[in-house]
Amino acid sequence: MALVSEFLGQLTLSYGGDIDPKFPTVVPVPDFDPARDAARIETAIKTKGVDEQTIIDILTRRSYEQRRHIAFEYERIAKKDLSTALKGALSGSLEALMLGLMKSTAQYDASELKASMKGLGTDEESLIEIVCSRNNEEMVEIKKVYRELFKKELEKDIAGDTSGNFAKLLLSLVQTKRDEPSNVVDYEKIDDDARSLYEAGVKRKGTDVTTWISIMSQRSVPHLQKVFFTFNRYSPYDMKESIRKEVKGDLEKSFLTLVECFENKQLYFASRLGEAMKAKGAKEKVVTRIMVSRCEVDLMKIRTEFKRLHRRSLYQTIAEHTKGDYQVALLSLCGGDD
Ligand SMILES: [Ca+2]
Repeated sequence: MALVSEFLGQLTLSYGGDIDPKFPTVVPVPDFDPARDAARIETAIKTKGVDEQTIIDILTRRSYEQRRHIAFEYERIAKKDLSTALKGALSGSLEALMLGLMKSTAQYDASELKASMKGLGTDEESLIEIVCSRNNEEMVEIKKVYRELFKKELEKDIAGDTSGNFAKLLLSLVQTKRDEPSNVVDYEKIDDDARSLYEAGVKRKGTDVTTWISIMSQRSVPHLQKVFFTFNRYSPYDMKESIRKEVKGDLEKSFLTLVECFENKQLYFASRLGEAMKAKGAKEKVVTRIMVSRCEVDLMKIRTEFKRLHRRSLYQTIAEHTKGDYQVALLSLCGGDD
C-alpha cells in the first residue's frame, strides 16, 4: 500500500504540475442537511432585527459547494434568491463578507477586480493584490468567469484602466504565460535570468522594465526562487531592494508583490492582513477579501505565517481590531487560535 501511494504521489508530482495542496480553515461539514440550513436561515432573516448569529454560524462553516446547495434549497422554500435576501437582511462589512461567501473563489475574484476598476479612478491596491498573487490556473478561471459575469474581457478592462509599464506588467500576468514548474532544474537559464535582471536594473542607467516583466511573468515560481537567490551573486542589492531603487509607484508595488508571492505567498497575505487590520479604521475591504478568498485555499498556512511574523495570532488580532457581528464572522472563518 505504502509503495503504491508513494508511486501515485510521484505521478502527481510529475504530471499534476500546478496542483497546489490546500490548507483550508473552512471545510465541508459532515451530516450536511441543506434543507434544514436553508429553513434556519429563512427564520433568521425573518426574525425581528435579524438573527445574524445563526446566519454566520451556518454560512461560515460550510464549504462553497455546500453553500450552493443551501442557496438552491433556500430558493425552493423561500421563493427568492439567497444573496438578494442576505443583502436585504444584512449591512456594511458583514453584508460584504456574506455575499462574498456566496460566490465561488473565481467569481469573487472577478467581482473584486471589476469593482476595483468601476467608475472613475482605479483601486490599484486591490488590482495589484489579485493580479499579482493568483497562479495560472486561478487566473484562467477568473478570466472565464469575468467574461460570463460581465460580458467583457478582463484584459480589455485592465488595459482601459491602467497605463504605461504598470499596464504592461498586469497584462502580461493576466495572459498566463508562466511556465509550469519542471522537474529539471536549468542552472544555465537560472544564471542567465539572474544576470539579465541585474543588467536590466541596477547595472544600467534607467531600467529595462520590459526584460523584468518578461522574466517575472513567464518563468515558473521555483525557477524564479532560484533566480533571486543567484541574483545576489551579481547584485549588491537583493531583488526587492533593486525594485525599490529602480521603479516607483504602482509598478514598484506590483513587482514587490510578485516577488513576495514567489518567495512565500502565505507570508505575503499574513503581512497584508496585519497591515490592513492595524491601519486606522481597519481596512475592512482588504481584510474581508483575504479572509473570504483564502479560507478554502490556504488560510491555515497564512495563520501560521501570521503568528510567526506578528508574534500574535490572527485570531487575537481580529478580536482586537474588529467588532460586532463582522468580527464574529471573521473569527469563524479564521477557524481557531494559534
Ligand atoms: Ca538602473
